[in-house]
Amino acid sequence: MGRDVNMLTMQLHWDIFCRVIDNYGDIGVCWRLARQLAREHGKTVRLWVDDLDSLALICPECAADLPIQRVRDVEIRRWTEDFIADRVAEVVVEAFACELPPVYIAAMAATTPKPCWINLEYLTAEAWSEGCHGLASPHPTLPLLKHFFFPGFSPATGGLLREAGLPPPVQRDEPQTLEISLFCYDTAPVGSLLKALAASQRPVVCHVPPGKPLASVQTALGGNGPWQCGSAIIQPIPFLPLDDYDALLRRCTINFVRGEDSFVRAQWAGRPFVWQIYPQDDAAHHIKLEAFLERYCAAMEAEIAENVRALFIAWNSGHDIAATWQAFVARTPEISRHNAGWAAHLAGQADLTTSLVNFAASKV
Ligand code: TRH
Repeated sequence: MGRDVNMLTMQLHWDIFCRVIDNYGDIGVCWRLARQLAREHGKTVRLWVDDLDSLALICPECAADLPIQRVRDVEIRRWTEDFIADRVAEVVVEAFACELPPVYIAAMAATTPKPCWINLEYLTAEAWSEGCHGLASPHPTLPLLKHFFFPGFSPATGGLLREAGLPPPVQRDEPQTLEISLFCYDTAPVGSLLKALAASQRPVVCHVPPGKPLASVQTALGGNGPWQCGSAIIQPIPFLPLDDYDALLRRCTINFVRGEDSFVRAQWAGRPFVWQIYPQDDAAHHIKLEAFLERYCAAMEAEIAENVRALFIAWNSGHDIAATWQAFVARTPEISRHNAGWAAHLAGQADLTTSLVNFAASKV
């Protein structure tokens, strides 16, 4: 018993559960969290994933056909329907309300002392998340508490994923060639972007990853590319390993990003970025977009803020971006400077993984 209490205090063992709903954000976030817990906090981490193909895409060291494997000090386990709860961790992270296996919940309830059960929520800049961060909800029938952990943009939230030693954005002279990365959903007005790029005065290279971005470009231009449109080269690229994708974001002049994880990475990269938020049926994403713009643009020069806001809204509403794009490109040096300050401001907060470790420790 004494040994159990010690183990709990150390909270050495972490189980992270991830169900891939669609796209790559769920696994992107969970993989970053898992490897950072192992590398920077010395935790023994098992990452349970129901779709190893998605993980193998962002992390090619992972073999999609292995039920158990060790990559970067993380034990990766395929999460199947016939789940067997061989042991319960001291900290259990349920990513994005993915619903733990009932046998695992039963095993948690039968364990003494109880593990710290955390639901890791989706990122939002909305103020209500600050009030909900850290709240606990009792299980309806079992002696268990589930805590809600909200990533976010203020110290009242759990912060953002940021590895130790991540370099601040590099300030550099504007390269003549406009290098762009295009990661978006199929609802983005990609055709209007391509028209604007074709009309660019500067040479353009636009990198297009497979999936929805490439499909949108193919719809607009026909064929399989690469395409030459005026002075713009539209270049299909393979889906990159996570760290290579991060490096691409640091290199490009402008990044189109989407969802949650690439959106956060674009902010650490510090280059001008255009965010497409994950669309929701009830249009709740427009409120979330507005909440982010409110924070991000607060210290921005008014005219640039107006332009950034207009471009983000057009990109997210499927409207023609021609009017706002040229102005945005013209102001990339100022936007880069603003973004460096924004990244420094965000880096002043504890990173999500450290917050999570401290939060779990405070619940012992
Ligand atoms: O893929 P996404 O649209 O994921 C979304 C969001 O997370 C959304 O909130 C969630 O509800 C939905 O999934 C289910 O966008 P996101 O979040 O940027 O995730 C993409 C991941 O893929 C990110 O970790 C970066 C990674 N990636 C690479 O590793 N290589 C690449 O070449 C590209 C384009 C992305």
